[in-house]
Amino acid sequence: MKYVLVILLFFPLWLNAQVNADGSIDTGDKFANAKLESNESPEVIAQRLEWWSEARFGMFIHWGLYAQDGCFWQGQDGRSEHMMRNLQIPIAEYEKIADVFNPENFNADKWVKVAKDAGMKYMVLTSKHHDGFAMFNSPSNAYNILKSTPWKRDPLKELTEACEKQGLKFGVYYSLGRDWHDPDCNSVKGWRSNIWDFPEEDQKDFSKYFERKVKPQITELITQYHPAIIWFDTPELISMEESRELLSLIHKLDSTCIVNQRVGNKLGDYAVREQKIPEGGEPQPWETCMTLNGAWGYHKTDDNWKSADSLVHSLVDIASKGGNFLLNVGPTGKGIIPQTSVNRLKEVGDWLEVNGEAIYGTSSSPFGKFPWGRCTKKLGRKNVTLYLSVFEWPKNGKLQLDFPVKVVRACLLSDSDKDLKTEANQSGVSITIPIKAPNEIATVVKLVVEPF
Ligand code: JFZ
Repeated sequence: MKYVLVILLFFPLWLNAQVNADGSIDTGDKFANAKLESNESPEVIAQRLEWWSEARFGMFIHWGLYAQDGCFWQGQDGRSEHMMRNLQIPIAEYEKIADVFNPENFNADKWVKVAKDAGMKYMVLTSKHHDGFAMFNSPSNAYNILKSTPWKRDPLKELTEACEKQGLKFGVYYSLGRDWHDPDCNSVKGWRSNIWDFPEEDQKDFSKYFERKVKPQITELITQYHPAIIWFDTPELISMEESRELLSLIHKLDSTCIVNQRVGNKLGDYAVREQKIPEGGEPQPWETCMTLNGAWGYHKTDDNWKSADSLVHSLVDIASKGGNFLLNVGPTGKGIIPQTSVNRLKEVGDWLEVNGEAIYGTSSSPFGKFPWGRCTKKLGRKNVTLYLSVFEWPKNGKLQLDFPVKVVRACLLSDSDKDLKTEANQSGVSITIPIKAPNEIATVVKLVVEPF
């Protein structure tokens, strides 16, 4: 009975993550919850992260061959961007998708504009996912979008230029310890490697794959596109030595390039939380990445879209805990970001247009959660500004902050010319607010207070 319950409990996770014997989830990152231990000083890292920490909100893009028929292959549902492994598609068959991959509607300026209109400040694109296919010009490896597709264009180059033009930072995702196209890329017990084409797991040598593919491609990515971030995924079996070597290779080419924790072995500049927001945030710089619907890559029958409400609340919640929000879209095989994604993102953008001051450049709340919402703060030269994002609008026309602050000024971000009345009381301060919520999703009360 107990056994059955345990299986049921973990079944939803089965699709994308394997359960270890001790009940923990195998995410390909055995140090996923560890404190990072870079040998650079926190000051050096903070400096590298300066723009990123202010940006708060970015777009993740999962785009690759799996998108061609919306994660379906020969009529079978491949379930996600893991389609190749989920359906055990032989390399020779999977490569045939490249022969027809022709995203004629791709328009880099349009993609970047979708991100910009959502209020996003950076973008991270899958340059190579687990299937091993490079979505960029890779002279070191012919399995790439320029050499192997009829399209013959370089989306990384075009997106880099479009981001530059429209003022966004551009970063790349790179699947580090999973590559189903390389015969030497192994994983714990073969759970995550290509054992249908290359069954001899014992004979695989990660270091060969690392030398042959990873190092040349990372060098190409930096020298050709100068990405602001390299977002590694699934470190798997990478050794401490290799993680270090990779970092020093990156920093030698560009010391400003930000690297996330999945470079492996407790290294990297910031922690990553996937699909969830940590209760109390993190003591170190961190980012939550999240899908808009179910899968990361475009899945044609996946209609499980998150509401604009929940997206805004997640963004505010994350900012109130000092984190970043990397929100994913999965463009189609034709190169189009699904319209529902565009619509949802626009709603978030409209909210940020009015309330962005409560998010960009802010830091975590000194208070934690409130029953009515969340708080972010900004330190001024003379005063402190608190941004109270109210999700549950009080019905009595009063917002109570149970903290003894001396108010300099209060207003709504959506109506900043008009002062709100405030009154100090025993437990803190009471702010007189309109009876009806000015914004159903979240209304921000800006409270300028004396330093406390
Ligand atoms: C990985 C990929 O397998 C997935 O396709 C996607 O690219 C995502 C961003 O990253 O999947 C993971 C990695 C880590 C966890 C779960 C899935 N985790 O930490 O729970």
